[in-house]
Amino acid sequence: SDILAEAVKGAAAHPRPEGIQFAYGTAGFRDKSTILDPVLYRMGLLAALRSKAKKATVAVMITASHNPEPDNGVKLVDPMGEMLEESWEEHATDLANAKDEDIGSALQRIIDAVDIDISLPSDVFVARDTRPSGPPLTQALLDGLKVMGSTFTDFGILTTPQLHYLVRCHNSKGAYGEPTEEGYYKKLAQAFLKLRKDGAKKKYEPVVIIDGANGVGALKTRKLQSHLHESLRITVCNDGSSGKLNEKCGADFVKVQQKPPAGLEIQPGQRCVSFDGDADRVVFFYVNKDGVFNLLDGDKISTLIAGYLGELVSASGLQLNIGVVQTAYANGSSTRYLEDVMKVPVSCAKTGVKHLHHKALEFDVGVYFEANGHGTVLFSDQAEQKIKAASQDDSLESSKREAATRLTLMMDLINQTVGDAISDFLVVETILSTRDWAAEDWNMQYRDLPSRLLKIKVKDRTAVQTTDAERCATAPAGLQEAINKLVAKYQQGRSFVRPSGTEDVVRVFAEADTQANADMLAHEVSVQVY
Ligand code: 16G
Ligand code: ZN
Repeated sequence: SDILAEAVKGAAAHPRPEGIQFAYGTAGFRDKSTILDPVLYRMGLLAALRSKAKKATVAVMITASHNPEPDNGVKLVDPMGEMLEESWEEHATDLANAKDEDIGSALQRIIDAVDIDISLPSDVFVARDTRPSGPPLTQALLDGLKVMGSTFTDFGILTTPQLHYLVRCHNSKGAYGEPTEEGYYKKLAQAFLKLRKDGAKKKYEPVVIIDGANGVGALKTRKLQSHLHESLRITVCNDGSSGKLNEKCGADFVKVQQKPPAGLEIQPGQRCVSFDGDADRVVFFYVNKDGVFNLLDGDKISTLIAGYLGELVSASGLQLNIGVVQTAYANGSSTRYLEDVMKVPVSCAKTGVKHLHHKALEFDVGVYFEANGHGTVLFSDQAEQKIKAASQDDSLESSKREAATRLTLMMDLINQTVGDAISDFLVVETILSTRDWAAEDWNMQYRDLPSRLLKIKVKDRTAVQTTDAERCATAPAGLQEAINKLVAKYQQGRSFVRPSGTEDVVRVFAEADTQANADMLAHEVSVQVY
């Protein structure tokens, strides 16, 4: 058709270099920004098709999250703010690798495979993080949308979760909130302020320092601040005014290095928060009076949230099951604490948000977090209806109604589309304030086991294959047996290996009773992988 011919013609301005293979991985396409122009053009074409196929607005986010500033990336977002349906990842890879002159036939293959009516309209929301490569890559994307005759809205710089929120609001006709950036701040701030109980606090102090990773999270937190009316005193550091994006700062740096980011002046006990480069991950930390760094990662966050939501559900008298979803990277202490002390069912999913998200849908209230700080809570439609009904049921005891009302506010505060650093941060602040806890009280819920993460360059990382949510290696032959033997030597030992989905390496994880033992176990296992 005409459109396909136009798409081929348009590729002349976005030629595909020879010899590079792109793959739509766990986080979309990610690479050096200098080679991504043809990928962005092609993702413009694909986003238009996706919108036609779903008969709804879809979104495209341009970001490389926690990766270095010269990198960039692109991922598609489905109409309700979910990640792109898995079956389309292949279409994305196929199109990204199509030679310029083959774009028409690549598009035709997708149109046939999915049975898309190409004459339908399409509409796409677009946003990017603060990377300097963002604007030209956006142009390439818009070129792709234009040749497809698609309408679009370019929101400029947003956090990834803000874009997920916007597309969901738009497609659910306002039922999820107002589809504007201001609407996002208003929704969160209103819920946060209503959940805030004033009154004397002994331990909780409404004062935090935020490490914005020199990225979009810092800018957007500043915008949120005025909506919070002094209820929380936030100092935003690493706001991009001097430092480089993700350089010696941000959630990934803090989690991997197990130390505070550059650019912060911290008093003992002071609660600090680190966002990543596109503000979909968050970790907390503090330094105690002896100068020891303490990290409160995704596992601590999910334990805190599941505990509080569990209490509210009990207090409301509603019959709703709560579960937590983790990955193999979750600290063993957190899993034990959830199962043995809190009596909350825990399931383990493969690494990558889509896998956790999927499993969390199995519960009425599903809390999912990766240890790295990406996570959120999902409420089933049925749970949502029950909670709302209870909050308005005058025949209920007032304590039950009040608990249900707090649950409705928590649902508003939580960005259910995807992990959201700003939203998760406000959720944690709400719970700490309600419990009158300092960071140290939160940290005392359970003590993390020491762990070590190594990455190993190998000839072919696909030689390592896993099963049981990545906890058991099925190839190469003999590897798992060797790991089992090593693990057995250590108190509270646990170790697994998996091929990375984002880098050409194999990752080795180990935990044990002491840091020295965790280090040794990780080292011994990595020797088996070479
Ligand atoms: C991606 C995933 C993240 C995961 C990481 C693992 C999304 C949106 N992001 O960044 O959740 O922790 O990959 O990377 O799913 P790895 O496979 O290199 O260890
Ligand atoms: Zn991110």
